[in-house]
Amino acid sequence: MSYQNLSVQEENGILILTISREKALNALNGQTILELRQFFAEDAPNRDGIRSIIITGAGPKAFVAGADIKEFVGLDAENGRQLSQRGQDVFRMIETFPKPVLAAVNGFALGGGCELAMACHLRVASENARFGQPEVNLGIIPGYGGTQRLIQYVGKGKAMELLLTGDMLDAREAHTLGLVNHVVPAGELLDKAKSILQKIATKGPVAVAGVISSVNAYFQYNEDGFDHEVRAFGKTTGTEDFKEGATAFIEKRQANFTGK
Ligand code: CO8
Repeated sequence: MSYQNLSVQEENGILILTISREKALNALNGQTILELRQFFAEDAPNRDGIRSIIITGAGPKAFVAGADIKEFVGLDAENGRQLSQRGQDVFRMIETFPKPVLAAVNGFALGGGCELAMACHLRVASENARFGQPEVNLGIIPGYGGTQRLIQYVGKGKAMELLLTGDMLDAREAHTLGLVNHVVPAGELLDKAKSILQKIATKGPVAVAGVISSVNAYFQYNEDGFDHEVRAFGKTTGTEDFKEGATAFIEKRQANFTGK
């Protein structure tokens, strides 16, 4: 399978999936979301001998800096809802993938990037990683499951603060809060990720799949919460404030929100 925005490498039973849009800080445009779906639905399940997956970002600066804000131009309430649902479906596919998926977070993991990392089963961060859900700065809310999953990792109080302020966490804070499993120097990121996955590869695959599905089952996915997020996201993409927020980002200026 060939991809425009993903590169895939196989190493001792581990697939290393790199989101490769370095100039845009690996932002998830529509094509990348489509390719992630193809990878998790058709490509990875059909490869023999694969025991686990690492997702990382190209370059030294970003894991994924969010959904591609430059594609937000022209979004309205209806297509906002559709795009949110499409992304949520792909991230759910990652979360329920029966083999371990580990996010090796090599820099900014913001918005959809933080949501992608949270959909993975494990997270290892480099010391320069930063995490956040800055959607409120654009006049929208997270749309790829962020309002539901952040609570699961850091608890309601901290999640509420991070979602309302858009503040970023550095790697150490993210570790203290339980959002990431390990923090390592940047040069050791992939080695640490591989060593965790190699250890898991010594366990029974059926047991590994059983742990993943059982841990997911605990949360019993309050589907209403995810549905609610899709509808609320669509509402924000129908506002003037959202157009202003996205335009201000592209024009590199402060947004002026009016509540319309
Ligand atoms: N989308 C598109 N382009 C981006 C993005 C992005 N999310 N982030 C960075 N870029 C681009 C910049 O525009 C810039 O491009 P250019 O050189 O052409 O101007 C290039 O990447 C480098 O970025 P900066 O110059 O801004 O780099 P800095 O080091 O100054 O800043 C930051 C790095 C802090 C990461 C900054 O780029 C930033 O704040 N980025 C935006 C982060 C953000 O707001 N993310 C959330 C986006 S919204 C979202 O993810 C919602 C998910 C749900 C969507 C549901 C349906 C669509």
